[in-house]
Amino acid sequence: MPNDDPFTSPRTRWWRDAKYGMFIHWGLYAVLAGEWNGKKVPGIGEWIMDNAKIPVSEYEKLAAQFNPVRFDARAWARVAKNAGMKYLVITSKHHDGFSMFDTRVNAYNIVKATPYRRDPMRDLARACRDEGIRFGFYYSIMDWHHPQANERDAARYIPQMKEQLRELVTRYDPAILWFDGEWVNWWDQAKGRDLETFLRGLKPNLVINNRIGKRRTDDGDYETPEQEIPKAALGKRLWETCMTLNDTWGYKKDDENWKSPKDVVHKLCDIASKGGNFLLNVGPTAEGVIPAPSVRILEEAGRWLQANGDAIYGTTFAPLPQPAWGRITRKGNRLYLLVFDWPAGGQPLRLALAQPVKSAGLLKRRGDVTFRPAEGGVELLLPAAPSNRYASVVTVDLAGDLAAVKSPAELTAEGRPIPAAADGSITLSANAAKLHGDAIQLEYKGDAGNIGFWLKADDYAEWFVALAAPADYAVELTYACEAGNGGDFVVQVGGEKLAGRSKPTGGWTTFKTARLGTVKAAAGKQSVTVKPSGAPRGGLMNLLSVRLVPAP
Ligand code: FHN
Repeated sequence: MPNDDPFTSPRTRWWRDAKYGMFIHWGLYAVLAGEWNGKKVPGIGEWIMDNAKIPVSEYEKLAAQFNPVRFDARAWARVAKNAGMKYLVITSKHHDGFSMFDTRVNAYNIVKATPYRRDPMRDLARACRDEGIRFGFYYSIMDWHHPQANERDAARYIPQMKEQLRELVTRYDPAILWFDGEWVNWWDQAKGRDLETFLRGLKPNLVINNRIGKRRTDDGDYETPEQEIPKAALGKRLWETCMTLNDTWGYKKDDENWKSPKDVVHKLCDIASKGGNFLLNVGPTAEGVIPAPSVRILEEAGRWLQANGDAIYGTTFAPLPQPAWGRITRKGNRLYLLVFDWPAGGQPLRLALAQPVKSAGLLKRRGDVTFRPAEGGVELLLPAAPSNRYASVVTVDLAGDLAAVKSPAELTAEGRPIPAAADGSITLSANAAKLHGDAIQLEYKGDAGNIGFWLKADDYAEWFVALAAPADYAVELTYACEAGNGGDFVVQVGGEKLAGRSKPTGGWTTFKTARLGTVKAAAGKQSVTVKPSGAPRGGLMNLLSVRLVPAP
């Protein structure tokens, strides 16, 4: 785990501001391009060795066919730059164990085993540096080729893996290390901690993802939701959604299911509005060419970013409810309204806001924006036509200090109550809880993170509420529970207790809402706790939220 807080550390500042990077999956699997023995192989392209059950001895022969004579490092760096991407992460070694760099650890690499005989990573690192793009490596802990990458021989494999990582850090000077394949049963959090210490000893300002460990919230610098976007900001934890542009990471010649430029822009806006980064993938061909559709889509989305990047780069989430018309990012006391659905017929755009507005305008086109107070916020009167077909940006400068609006997690940490919604209900979310105990922790399987690893009877979750008057509240829990796990627990609201039992919901990520019963809550500030009534069977539950709903 890092020895600083990645959420605020100067070490991660560039990464937090960058918001958008290019992921590249490139390796021997591109030679097969999704086919084996004349048949299409289902699944993601870089998993073809496993999906088609190709023996190592057969798969190794692909190296002799891998000769990316059309590889052009500068062209690749320019695709990233024109896309508006600020960093690039490329596979140095994927699960197939083939090293795409000049390693001395073994001969199963692009320089020694292919007719290409060059090191493309050296060229790409230099080209990225010249284009002002931060360069990073993906590295898979799991290795289907190495004879010692297994539970019995891991003690002999891991030193060789560390030596390769030392080569990568000392010879290519990456800004990021993106680990993967950490799910193997012979890798654990302690090994991840040891590796992280080793790497930070080589380069203290490395930015490292959570898959160096076991994807726990104290592994590495940030969370890595994959092919999904959390529904809300993940509390005080950095995160980056990685996604394919079509349906595969490694090249498959028949995968034409491309995302549209509009979809890419909207995903980027959605992610940035929740304080996350977007790592978007391209899968180059065996000749070393990024597929033309990828380039076209990224260039088109890049043109939106060139015009509206102020609303993305260097922003973070705004502690405001997510609007139906688009998304909102924040930089200091300026809000950027990313309007997907421009109001028609001169209708005002409503913004729920407690702070007073100083001024408002259009980011990239002259045109008046006026505003007036409205119930719960302001109404903005906009020009008849939007300024961009994907997302039009309206700026709102606040007179008050939005930064003063505490997040739910900050309120709980200070022992302050979570405010009620307009309907009187109070949502106590997982990422706003104060967690007591050494096993219980926040993890990101749910939309905005859930409380998990609830393994001990003494571990419990706590929030604070302040009720204006005594009232009856229905208590609802939204949780997930794997078969064979669960147990009894008690929800306590002030002095009132409700017993409950967590039951299997279909899996650790299948969240369901259960109404526990009703409590007579007293007025004033009081804590709300969820405590096991005894030792849980395995895990008690993955708790997403507790809701207090005024009983009719
Ligand atoms: O198994 C890999 C997969 O091939 C790909 O590299 C993705 C990208 O993050 N990660 C793993 C699946 O979670």
